[in-house]
Amino acid sequence: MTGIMRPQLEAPLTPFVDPLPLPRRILAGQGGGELTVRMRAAAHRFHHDLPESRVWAYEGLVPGPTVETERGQPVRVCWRNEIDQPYPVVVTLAPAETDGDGVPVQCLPGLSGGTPDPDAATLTGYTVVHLHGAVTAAPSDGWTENIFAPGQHAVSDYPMDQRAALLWYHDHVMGVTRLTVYAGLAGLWIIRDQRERELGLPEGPPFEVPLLLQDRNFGQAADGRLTGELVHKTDPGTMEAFAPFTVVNGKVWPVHDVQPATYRLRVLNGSNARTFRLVLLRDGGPELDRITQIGTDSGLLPAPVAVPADGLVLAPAERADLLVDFSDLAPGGQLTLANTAGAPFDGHPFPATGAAEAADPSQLLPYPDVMRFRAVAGRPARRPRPGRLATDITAPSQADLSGAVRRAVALAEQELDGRPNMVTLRELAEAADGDPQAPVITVVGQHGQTLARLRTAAVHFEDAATFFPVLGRWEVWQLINLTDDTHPIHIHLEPFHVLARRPITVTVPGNGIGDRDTTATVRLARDPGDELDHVIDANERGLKDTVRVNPHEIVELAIRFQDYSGRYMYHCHILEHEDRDMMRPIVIMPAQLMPFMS
Ligand SMILES: [Cu+2]
Repeated sequence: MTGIMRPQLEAPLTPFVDPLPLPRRILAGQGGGELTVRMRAAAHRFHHDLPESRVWAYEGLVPGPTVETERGQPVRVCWRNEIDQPYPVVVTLAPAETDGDGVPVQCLPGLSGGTPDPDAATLTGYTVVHLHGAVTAAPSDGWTENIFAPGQHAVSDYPMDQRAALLWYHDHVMGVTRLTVYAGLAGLWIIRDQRERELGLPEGPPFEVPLLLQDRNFGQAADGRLTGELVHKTDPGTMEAFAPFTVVNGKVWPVHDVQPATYRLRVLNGSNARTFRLVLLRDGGPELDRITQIGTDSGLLPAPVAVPADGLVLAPAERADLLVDFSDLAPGGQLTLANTAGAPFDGHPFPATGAAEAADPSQLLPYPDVMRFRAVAGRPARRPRPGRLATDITAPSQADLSGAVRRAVALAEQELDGRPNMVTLRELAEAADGDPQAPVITVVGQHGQTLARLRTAAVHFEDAATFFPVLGRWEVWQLINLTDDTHPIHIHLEPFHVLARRPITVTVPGNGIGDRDTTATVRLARDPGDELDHVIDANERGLKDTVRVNPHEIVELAIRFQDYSGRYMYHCHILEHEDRDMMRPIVIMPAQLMPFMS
């Protein structure tokens, strides 16, 4: 907050010197819908003053090329694995959370006394590609274990029979997704459709600008200079890597020249773990009124909305489609995009008015800068705020939901001695009456009455599937957060409606989070120490494929799998969590096959 003195770190790189790169575009239609995308070892310069970094990247580019497609025109991609160099990132677990001066090691470049992880160093480049947000048949979805080696390839069919949206493709290999994505394997994918064209939204340069946000860290030589070598660093208190340098489209703290016009920014948080809460600043003061949000993960919202008063929150994998008004800026005018979200993110509010002083190493946010917009001369072209946007979003009715299958999942973190914690998605089922000693999650109403006793039916990824949604039927999922952090939960294949956020009070006994069992009390009442408002933001009232589940909260969502059957995944999109072990299978079945299931 403003007024509190905090030790500040001096940035070892100069902000706003590199122009924002615009990723290479591949217009899928020009190739008749058939593309080849190669995964390659390459070199990439993340900042003007940094040496080149070794990366693994699609077409050798960070980010990979943006694939632009049309609704209704299928795309077939041959993903060719041509990685011919060892894993390019140094992975390390620092021995302590802070250095000798008390600065959190994750805010600093270099290894901070950690030794390079030998297992990561021997990775040779097994890959599997997932197109996040795509409605595809299961064989093209990038099942995490269906990996292919250098020299091999996979062909994926993307029907593109879905609404316009910003998707992204990235690696999804079991156990090492945090490492392969961090090494550079991520790119954007845009679907366009008639509705967006009716609205006359900007398409392509210069007025449509994709922004892929990530955080990265680099090695440090003995003389203090940054080496450019990518470093993935965790510490004994934090299993996620929160790197100090914000990278947009592959450059640290870039600057983008804008004409006096309305721009369409397509924003994706492609970080491993860091949540952004974005505020646009002019002379240190917030100017959020310039931003109108028109779309979310799965495309257009029903109507334009303002961003939340504290700023636009994007957890890993969340997207926002924004119209930003720069039309009044005189040449030389500047707006800075800043991040006020501490890490690990827990939903904690932070006023936009304090954004200029958001730097806080103790929150693993040493440098809030994201990027800068700098006005250049041009003919003013302000776009009126559109009225109605999406015409195809129908929320499920009460009748739909009263007959829906209901599922519950507990998000739980298990503390482990001498090893990083284990975070899991615990699929719950009704416990048999009887044994009062049985390990269960007891759900208690406002007046103390027991509403449900839930046993843990599955925990780890390799446990047998317990979720078998029936094609075409509505389901209501409850995601119950037993942890102290926000988790962005992503469901493959089908977007969903966020129905509710409910405040809860969670009590977990000392050994409540076992390897297989869970004992906890979840009271449907606000925790007295809870500062979160647990509202559904206006920008979440569209179709989402990733939803933030905050501490002290149950998120309720409605989902209906409509087109494809088969085995898919859902998981936390904090990649360090997904890898250890916050991911589970779901098997979508046609109703007519259900009687034959054992
Ligand atoms: Cu998580």
